[in-house]
Amino acid sequence: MNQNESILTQSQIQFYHENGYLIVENILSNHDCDLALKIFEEHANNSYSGIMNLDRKVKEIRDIMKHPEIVNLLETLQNAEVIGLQTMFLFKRVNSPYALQAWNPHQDNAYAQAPWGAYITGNIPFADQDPENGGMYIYPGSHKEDILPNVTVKSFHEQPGTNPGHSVKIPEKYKKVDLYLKKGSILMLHGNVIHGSYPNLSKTRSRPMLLIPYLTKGAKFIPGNVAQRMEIPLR
Ligand SMILES: O=C(O)CCC(=O)C(=O)O
Ligand SMILES: [Fe+2]
Repeated sequence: MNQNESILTQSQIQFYHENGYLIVENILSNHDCDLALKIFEEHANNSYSGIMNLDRKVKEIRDIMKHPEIVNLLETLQNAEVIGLQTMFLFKRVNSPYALQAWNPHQDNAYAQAPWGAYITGNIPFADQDPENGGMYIYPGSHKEDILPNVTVKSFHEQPGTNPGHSVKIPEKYKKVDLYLKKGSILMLHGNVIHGSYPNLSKTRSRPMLLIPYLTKGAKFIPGNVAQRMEIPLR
């Protein structure tokens, strides 16, 4: 495929702009997902809390951030050159203190506060996810809002048992949609689209997921004390 040729169809691009999200399947193979999960497990603590910015230490994780197909679809959606900002990994592991961690409905860009449209997150599940094992829900179309008033809560170093996510009041016109994501797919989320997630109530199915915020190159953003976002070139 020509480097400048998009892997997305016109209708996928249109879907993203109308709804503020897009799911693309088969980005990583099962094998790649298993290898990456193993790396995160090697860096996990006893309670399997999230892991921030392992891409800065481990090449294999940085390589996922820079995956050519992901860069291709990001640059198609943003219609510009894109950089990486950070990585976050969440285990939502069964029998761990974080299994029940459900994220309040929030807009990711409430944290980085980039200009509207510049911030986009790629979420890659390393196991199939659905509402039962702590999957995500979304409010399609809500990305058209600015950053809404929100209740600021501690997100990353939160205590198990509390719910992270700068909770927003959802305008009534938006309707919740539960997401069903396959292992190795990518969920692209517009920075202003409202989304959250369920607690993992399954007894056997952990919900590992890598979250990668990206940004249109040159756009302003807040680095953040905990997140330590920085411009990471993707080429
Ligand atoms: O863990 C989840 O399912 C959602 C996490 C999330 O939305 C975030 O970290 O911004
Ligand atoms: Fe989020």
